[in-house]
Amino acid sequence: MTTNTQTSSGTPSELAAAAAAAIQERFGIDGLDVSFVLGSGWSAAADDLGTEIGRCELADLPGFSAPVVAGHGGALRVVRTANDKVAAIFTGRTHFYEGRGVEAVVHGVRTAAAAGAGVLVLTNGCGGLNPDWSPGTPVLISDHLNLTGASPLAGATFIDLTEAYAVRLRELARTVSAELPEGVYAQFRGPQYETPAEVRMAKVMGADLVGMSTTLETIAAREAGMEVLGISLVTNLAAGISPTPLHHEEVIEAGKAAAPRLRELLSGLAGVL
Ligand code: 8IG
Repeated sequence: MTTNTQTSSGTPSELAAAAAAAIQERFGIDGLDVSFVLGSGWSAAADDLGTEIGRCELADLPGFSAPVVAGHGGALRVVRTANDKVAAIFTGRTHFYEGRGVEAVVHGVRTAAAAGAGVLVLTNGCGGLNPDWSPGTPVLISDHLNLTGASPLAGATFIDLTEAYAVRLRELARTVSAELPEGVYAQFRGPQYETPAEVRMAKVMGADLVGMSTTLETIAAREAGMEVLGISLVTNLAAGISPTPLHHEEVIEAGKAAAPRLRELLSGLAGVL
């Protein structure tokens, strides 16, 4: 009988434990301290987070499959930060709209938690509702609206989300970049972008940012007891706020243009987390 790690079975937490064990063995580390997930536009920041210990394809680890979105890598890098922490960097994520189920969406977060990471930095590219935030602006996530109708939690798992995004970590982020604004992130299922009416709805509900990731991962992270820092890169003004239609290409372009700022921000963070 052969073992195929990509078809490993088990409960979500067994699969996360298996992936965590594989990471520890493969990279010769005792565990992780911090985990970064790099979303649309953020991949260039991966190079400045620390001294590389090793890297592999995510698809080679138990429970992961290759991400499908252009502009997203699908690798795990493990580095030692300037602050002497062992950090995992996921250069891509599984999105809820891919239809692989919510367990697949949060598997990376649960793997990092199983490997001991107590801090999770979730980044994403998103649409902005505040016209003052031009494309290329990074924004700290202060709270979220999970509009997916889904949850990574099963059964009577009543997790408190009063401070889903840690105030402590936002304050640390502002020691790196003092002027970072903050806002509420709404996750839509996607993959289509919103209609202008949906963007107006999100605004009435209190959203400042609209995207297709992050909230389900935050919920899983809070269940696992991790502190979460969320940072959105506004890559486009949301539909109807922007006078022009949305294209995935503009999203990638905004990410490229913002790359130096994002590198500086994340490498600064890696030094203080
Ligand atoms: I990048 O405008 C990016 N991702 N839902 N809306 C949603 N997701 C996004 C957007 C956007 N831009």
